[in-house]
Amino acid sequence: MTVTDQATGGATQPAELRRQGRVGVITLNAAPVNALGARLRAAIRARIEEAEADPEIGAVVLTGAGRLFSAGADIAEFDGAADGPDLGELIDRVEDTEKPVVAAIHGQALGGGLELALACHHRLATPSAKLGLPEVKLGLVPGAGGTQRLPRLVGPRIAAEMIVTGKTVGAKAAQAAGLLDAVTAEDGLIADAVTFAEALLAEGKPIRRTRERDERLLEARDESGLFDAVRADNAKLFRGFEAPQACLDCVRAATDLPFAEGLAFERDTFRRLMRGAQSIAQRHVFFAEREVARIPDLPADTPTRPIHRVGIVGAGLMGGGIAMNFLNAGIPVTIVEAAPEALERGLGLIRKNYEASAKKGRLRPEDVTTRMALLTDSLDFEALAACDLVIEAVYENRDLKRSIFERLDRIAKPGAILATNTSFLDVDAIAAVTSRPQDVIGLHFFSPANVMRLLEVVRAEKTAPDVVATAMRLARTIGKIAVQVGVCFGFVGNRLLDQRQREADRLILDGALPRDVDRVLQGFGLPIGPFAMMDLVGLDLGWSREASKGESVRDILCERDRRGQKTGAGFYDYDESRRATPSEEAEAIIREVAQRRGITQRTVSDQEILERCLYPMVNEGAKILAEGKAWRASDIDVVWINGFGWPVYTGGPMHWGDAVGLPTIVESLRRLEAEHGPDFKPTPLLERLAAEGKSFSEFDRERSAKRG
Ligand code: T1G
Repeated sequence: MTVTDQATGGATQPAELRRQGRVGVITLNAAPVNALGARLRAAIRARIEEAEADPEIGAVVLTGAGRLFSAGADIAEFDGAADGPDLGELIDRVEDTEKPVVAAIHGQALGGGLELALACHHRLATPSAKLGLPEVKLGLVPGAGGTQRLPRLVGPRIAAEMIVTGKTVGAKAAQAAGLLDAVTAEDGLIADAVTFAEALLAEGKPIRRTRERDERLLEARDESGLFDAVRADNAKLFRGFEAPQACLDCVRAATDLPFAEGLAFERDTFRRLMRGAQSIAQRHVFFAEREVARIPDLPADTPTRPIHRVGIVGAGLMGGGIAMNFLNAGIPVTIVEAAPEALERGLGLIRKNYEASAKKGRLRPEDVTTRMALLTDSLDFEALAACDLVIEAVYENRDLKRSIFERLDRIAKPGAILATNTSFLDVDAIAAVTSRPQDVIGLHFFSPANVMRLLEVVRAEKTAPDVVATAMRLARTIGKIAVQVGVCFGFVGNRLLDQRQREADRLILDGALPRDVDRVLQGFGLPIGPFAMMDLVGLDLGWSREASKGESVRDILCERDRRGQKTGAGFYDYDESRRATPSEEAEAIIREVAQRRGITQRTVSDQEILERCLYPMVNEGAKILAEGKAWRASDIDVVWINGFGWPVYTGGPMHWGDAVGLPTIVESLRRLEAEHGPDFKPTPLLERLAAEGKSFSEFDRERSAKRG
């Protein structure tokens, strides 16, 4: 019978206290990640008080059940009224106990979980443990003393770097920095922690509280420029985000102010950010990126097919990148090509990518060897016969893809999944040429396929449920975030992109310069503007001189061999290091085309550029929802954040639309429709939500509730 049992009559508590000799072991037990929600906070406080009151207990070990110590505060609580003890006060309470408290960490100690451990008087961890304060990724600062205690243990420089980047550190590095007292045996955490606590009792030394340890702060007081250096080292993390600077300000407060004042500064900063639009958006994305895995009409226990070997048809840029995803996950790949030189080129590119990573220290040389050893290449389609999944990754030609699927249908083993990497073609039509449409699915990777996190899983009409489930599980295995989409031209990501590109092309004819459009959209937070992106990808993708009519700006640029960065000129001119400068020639071509079309050019405001490029994307998202081609508005957010770099601090196009206000968007679309035509016509669903004063997030919640 544990102490807790006696206290609660055996009811399962989210924190239990068991005595081992003179050491009381408190175990957090709130599945799945020991998130410090109200119930767990109250239980920890109760167990600490019981341990303090128990004369048999001289010291305490605090640890987590399950796979980790604690994932921190319960993020879901931030949007509602939090009850139960305040986390910061609970953590201060732990630090104030008169009996030594030793944190015993395995798995992860993150956010408030690490803050709880920082307030313990000692910390031990297993070799595989990871520790971090990732609040900045939620648009927050650590709000329970982390910015004040961590610098006192590891010094302000390491603390600032950890808190600004949100990166975790391993146990060994944590110990070296002063964050841990010891690293235990992987399977001896509790025993080692109890022994450590007993030794503390035997030594009888006074308790050392983190908040009283100022030596590391004093060392850094004369390290001028420390914070500017951390900011300079992580400059891109600051662009557009509020939280990184706030993190730096809090750590600086730890070096400049007494503990209590620094803690107050941190708490005020945390509360301000928590209520701010950026953190609300980033918390939305945190849950949205987990919600995408839930396919409403697919039970979570839907069986999946084992994938022991993957076949790739096509060793081009996409095929090679796709292959690397599986090789990285230790899954053998057979890659086939029609021509020897194409195969050689593809294999060379894969090896070159791995060697480049090894040169940067991201891969060990032996990893390159291991991964390349998993790769089999062949000019013979028959080599695919043993594969459990075959992914076609040839160029976007419908007839070619259909002929490949006819061959795969004859060659692939029964039960093999046949996937196409098409960006927009009709997967139903591709499935229809096979005798096994139930085994056919779309796996739309984004270039570079070995880098971009997004995978659109295109579910065709006859795709079997277990094939969808297998694709969603496999995506996680290869580190992708999979969004299930329906068959339509461009699926989800490219449908929204087409809306933006159409308007960008029109805006430059109306009088905006390419650099204006790019500046406005990059200023909004997108990583690259539409015209810089076209130059990067190549203006001649899908273009041919034979078919060119020489009428559009793109036609003329390509005809003049201004095909983008690869030719040193496109919408911009590029120097040898590919630095872009505005091009008088490109701007003259634009003026010439506008004149030919009878368009009187004018000054175009930044606001008009923003509304005409982004509002149609929100409108298209509503169309996609109404057509049932995406399960949730938040799925569309996940697509554009992970596939196109939509700024996470605005939550994605649909969350951003909610923040702008759907009535505002509908009103602007109606005005734009009157001025520029039916492409701006608001979708009925968008009009309905606006009229009812509802948001896309309410739309998602209502649909989720209806599905049960
Ligand atoms: N709060 C609430 N739910 C959480 C959670 C959290 N902190 N962490 C995870 N979950 C849920 C998640 O939504 C999912 O739910 C399930 O747990 C499994 O998560 C005051 C303010 C720990 C590395 O940012 O990084 O402390 O979908 O799918 O891939 O200063 O979860 O199953 O219903 O991600 O194995 C700071 C966030 C909080 C860590 C495990 N902490 N979590 O990854 O599982 S703010 C974080 C993670 C804070 C204080 C501040 C990961 C993980 P469902 P999962 P995983």
